[in-house]
Amino acid sequence: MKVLDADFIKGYIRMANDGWEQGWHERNGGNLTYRMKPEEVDMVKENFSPKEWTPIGTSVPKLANEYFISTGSGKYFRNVIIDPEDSFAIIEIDGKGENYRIVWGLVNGGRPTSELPSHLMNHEVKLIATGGKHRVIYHAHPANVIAMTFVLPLEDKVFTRELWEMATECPVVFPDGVGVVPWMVPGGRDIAVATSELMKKYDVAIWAHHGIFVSGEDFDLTFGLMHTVEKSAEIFVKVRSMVPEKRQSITSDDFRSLAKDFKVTLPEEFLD
Ligand code: 2HA
Ligand code: ZN
Repeated sequence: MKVLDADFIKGYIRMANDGWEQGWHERNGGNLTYRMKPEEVDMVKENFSPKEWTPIGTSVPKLANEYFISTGSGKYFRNVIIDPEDSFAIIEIDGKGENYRIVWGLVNGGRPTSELPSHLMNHEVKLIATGGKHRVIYHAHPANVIAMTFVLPLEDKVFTRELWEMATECPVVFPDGVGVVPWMVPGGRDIAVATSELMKKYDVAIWAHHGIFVSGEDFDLTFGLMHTVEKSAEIFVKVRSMVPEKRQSITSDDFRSLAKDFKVTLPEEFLD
């Protein structure tokens, strides 16, 4: 089967374009990776023509021999839908988890996302934590969440609590809460280590003054998670723009009642 005819590729392209339409991907901002299923690799591998092995810049041994789709470094989400073969690649990880090679795509040259170390270290953590269920890691630059990182203390508890309070569905969508990474230089191993450490606990990691990383099982759940977090942040910005303090909000006991009815577990550390 042609790569562009496969349903998982169509799902990837749709998600990238949805992110563009939300305004989360100015210029070449953001990146999206997907860990392919073995049957998806089999479906399209007749089209593969491997390029040279290149160091990942970190070590992800649990991802040995896996295949990923990755947006290209310097490529624009805006162009994914009109020129997929130029905008993203399928890459293969070597047997040690230290190098990758492009096997399809990026036909006019280029490399996978500059955030490949963060993406792959997050994939590795999530592969272990979810028994392989999570396949999608998504990084975007949504304005309202970024704005929050200029006015709140950069603490997991503060961000979790504010985001939960801004929309009743939030604790159901991300019951584990959100983690916050202080400002760091993007693209390297240090920020990848800090982010993947938080991903052991959360599905959402906010990068101060930069953006968000989310992890999920499929394109719908992962896009939906980003969308829910950013919608909640938008409400936070509106509320703060109207008044310095909330007049009323959802209380810790309200959250406990919600958790009971919706059968989710909310960590007590976020409920005092
Ligand atoms: O330009 O978003 O973090 C891609 C990025 C880097
Ligand atoms: Zn970014």
